[in-house]
Amino acid sequence: MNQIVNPIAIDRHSVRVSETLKRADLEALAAAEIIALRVPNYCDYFKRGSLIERITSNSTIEYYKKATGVARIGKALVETKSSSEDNDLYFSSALEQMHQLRQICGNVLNPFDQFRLELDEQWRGGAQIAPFKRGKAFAGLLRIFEEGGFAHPHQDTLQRDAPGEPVAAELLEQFAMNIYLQTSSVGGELELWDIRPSIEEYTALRNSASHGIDKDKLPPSAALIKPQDGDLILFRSTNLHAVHKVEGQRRITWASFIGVRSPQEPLLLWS
Ligand SMILES: O=C(O)CCC(=O)C(=O)O
Repeated sequence: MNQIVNPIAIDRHSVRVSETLKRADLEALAAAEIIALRVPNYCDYFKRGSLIERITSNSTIEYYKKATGVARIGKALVETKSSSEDNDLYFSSALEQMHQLRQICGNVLNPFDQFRLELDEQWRGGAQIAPFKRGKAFAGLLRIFEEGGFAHPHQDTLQRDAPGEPVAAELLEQFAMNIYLQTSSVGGELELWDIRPSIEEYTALRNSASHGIDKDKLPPSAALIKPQDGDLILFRSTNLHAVHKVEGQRRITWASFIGVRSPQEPLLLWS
């Protein structure tokens, strides 16, 4: 008997490659029909060249507290969880930081602003900077993995990272988006698991001495992506994910989280 092949069969572990950012692909990612979405050359060669020079000479680079060899320009909400002072600073400086990142780009359109516009155009309910209870979020940080930098398998969810934030309870899904301005010649792969632990399961798995989970506690992953210069990649940050050790040269990305509610409601952006 012939095998019946379903023409619209879903491969949950596939990385969909698309020429542009499209609503149907965002919906497929939200519905877990694909594991990730990749738009090659989202930020072109000439734009990348001028941005990298300006970024690496910027003096406001700070290191993440819990990750090894990973720095950022712009603040990360998750890092303000246990300090009200840091949380105050995150909100009081949010708009100024976005302005500063725009200034770093000079007369080149900030690739994150381009992404925000296209996301707003594509998603039925539009997209906006998250209006959190303490004020507008900061969105679109620059993340720099130095040589030797890496990220253990981990999960990012607003519910755990900002437990007092009411809108967290409305989110059905959370994406991570990265625009890769410069990738490392060796390593720096993005590894994705088809595992979405609950807050309790995650706490049980987590290594309290690091920012994530030891890989030997996990089953094999679902996808390993070697990002290319200029790529835009989106995945569900509620799934466990890791970044392999970066070697050769710094790996620089523009990064944000995206909170997903219903298709009729705006997507919410923050970093
Ligand atoms: O840089 C990457 O490829 C992914 C980084 C990451 O862990 C995230 O965006 O949540």
